[in-house]
Amino acid sequence: MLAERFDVEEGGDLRRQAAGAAALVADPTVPVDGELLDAAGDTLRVVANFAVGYDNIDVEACRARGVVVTNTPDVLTNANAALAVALMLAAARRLGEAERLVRAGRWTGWEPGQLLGRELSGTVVGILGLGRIGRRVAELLRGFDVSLLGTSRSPHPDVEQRLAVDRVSFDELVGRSDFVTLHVPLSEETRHLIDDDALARFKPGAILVNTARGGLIDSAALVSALRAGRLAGAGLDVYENEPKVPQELAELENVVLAPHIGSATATTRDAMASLVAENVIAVLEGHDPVTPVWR
Ligand code: 8YV
Repeated sequence: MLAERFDVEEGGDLRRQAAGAAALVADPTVPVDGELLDAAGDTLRVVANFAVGYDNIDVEACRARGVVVTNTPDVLTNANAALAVALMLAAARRLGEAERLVRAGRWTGWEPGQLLGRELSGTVVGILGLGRIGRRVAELLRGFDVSLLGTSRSPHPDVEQRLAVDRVSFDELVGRSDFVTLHVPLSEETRHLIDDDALARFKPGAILVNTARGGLIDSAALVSALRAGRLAGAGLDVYENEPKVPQELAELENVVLAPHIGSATATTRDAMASLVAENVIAVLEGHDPVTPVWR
């Protein structure tokens, strides 16, 4: 879509390529800061992020330069929420461990007490952040017979009622939930939201799932809580310093690890790509962006 209309350059030296560009297409691995914006210069009109999260972008710096910022909401909501549910089940049913056993040829036959996991049914699931993705998690969990708790900045009684979610405080959520799943954006306010202090307030034996951003969790605190048995397990798709994954996590049997694949379905990635292109085209052709973060 972009190449039909504009000169598109991919990869290479970012700062050099940015010079004189009218649009930058970035993803969360690309920090878009004042320096990059200055390298682009005053030709730049839009930064289109290939992601819903835009913690990689200095939005204030864009605003100060009159550069529009866009992201890709909605189109990945279902894919990300589904992966959160998959990680909940994988951690609870010890799928990682089970798969490693089979692949290593160590499975010696059916045993009644082998790899006993936990049911999701009958448990309390805490959804930290009742935005688009958090709400979708609540919908997907309907068939599992769970009780749902959630947090959100402001109340939405209609939504809470429709989803049968009880809106509670952070402390109440972590204290009562058997599963805690993170669906808030990363910001200075939420960085290390899950630290030693928070983990000490979790219900003992809870399972933590993160398909949002690695920076929400203090990894060292998570490792300690898992080692101490304070948490029974974790399902992680995102990490603090991607693509680095702490070795201590990789060594723990009760942790399921995925490589940031929350939106990685063919249909979702196609839809994200189209939305990125539509945003760039709209701005460069003088129209309103489709999904602006700021304009
Ligand atoms: C992206 C994501 O696929 O949307 C986000 O915020 O983290 C993922 O959906 C990934 O960041 C690559 O762009």
